[in-house]
Amino acid sequence: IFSQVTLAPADPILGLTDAFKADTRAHKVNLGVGIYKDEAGQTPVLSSVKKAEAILLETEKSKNYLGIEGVQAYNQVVQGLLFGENSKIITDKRAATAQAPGGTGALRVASEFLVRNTQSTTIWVSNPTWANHKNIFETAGLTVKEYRYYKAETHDMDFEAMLTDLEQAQAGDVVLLHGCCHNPTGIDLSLAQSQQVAQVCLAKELLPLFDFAYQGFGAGIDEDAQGLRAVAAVVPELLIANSFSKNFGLYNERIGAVTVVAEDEQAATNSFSQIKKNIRANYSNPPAHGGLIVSTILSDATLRQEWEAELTEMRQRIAEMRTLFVDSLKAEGVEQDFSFISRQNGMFSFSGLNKQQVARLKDEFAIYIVGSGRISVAGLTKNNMPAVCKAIAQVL
Ligand code: PLP
Ligand code: TYF
Repeated sequence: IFSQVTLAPADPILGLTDAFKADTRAHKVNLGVGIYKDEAGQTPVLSSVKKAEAILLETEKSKNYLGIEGVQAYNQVVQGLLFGENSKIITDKRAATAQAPGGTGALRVASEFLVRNTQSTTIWVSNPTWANHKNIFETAGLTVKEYRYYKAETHDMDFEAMLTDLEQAQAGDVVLLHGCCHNPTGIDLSLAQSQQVAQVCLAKELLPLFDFAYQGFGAGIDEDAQGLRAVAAVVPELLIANSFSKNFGLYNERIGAVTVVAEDEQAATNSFSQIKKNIRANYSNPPAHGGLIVSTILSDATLRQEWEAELTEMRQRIAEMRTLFVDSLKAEGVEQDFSFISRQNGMFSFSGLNKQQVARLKDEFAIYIVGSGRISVAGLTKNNMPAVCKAIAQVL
């Protein structure tokens, strides 16, 4: 049976990490995968997380199974982060949240819920989008269509084209929106543009699905939720898949959540019951550790403050690297205008480097970036910046 199975292609991003690990050149730099690095090039456990883990080590009394929906206190704090404390969606009980294994797990659960329990089987994603989106949605049984989003010539949003393409969507179709820090472009909808998209969804009866993997990496925790909250204020129904891999640095704990917002409490209860049925058939109930860490931090004022400070530090370091990157390229004699890099949000920058240039950076300079030209700015440091900018100047 297995002798007939063919070899799957390597994942475009994780395959690059494998190639990086195998590279023996000491000066190698990995700007491929979206992982935050500090100034020393490390991805340390946050101090707020270490403290929460110390508390859990002392207080945890049992490793008994969680319910299908995970840690209940966690699901409440997630809603507070998404919608804002005391939001009307929460007090009206229109939202229901289940802990999920990472943003990826949340996207998968949301997709299967749509396929099995609704008429919504077509999803519109931005071109470009995170490489794993198509993979997740198609594996779950959704049909993926693309709306234009990015204009290479201007290194900016093509909002008119986005609206034109969404005009082609049919009632019931799903529209995937990145909550903030669009992966891979780093270009986000403005608040006014989010409000316009909300009106399109309302008028055409489209269902927004928010992928919210970088809350706090753009402008701040509440600032980054602006677009989501603006859409949620207008449309009767939406889905959210959020992740704490990046903003709590909990990558390998696999911690995220899927949230359904329905027209009323009854519809939310019914939809949530189907989401739970789907989780039961997938992995029964989520692993506890990540959910306990996040709920411990967010329900303790001191730990929460410490986490917010650590998140701010990560956000500010990336912003600093963006400015330094633009300045260093100029200092290396690059004439092309790269100032757009400092206008982009989050971990990534869509550099405009082409496939040949990306290949040369890897082969000649041991600098790894994704084939699309996406650079993980979060992997740049004051130490590796000069070498990276010299190499880019060379391949240009
Ligand atoms: N969505 C986007 C846009 C991402 O960039 C990522 C991670 O890089 C995820 C979802 C999922 O992250 P995870 O499953 O690690 O929580
Ligand atoms: O860099 C990116 O876009 C992501 C990172 O389980 C990632 O693909 C890596 C592993 C994972 C989820 C996301």
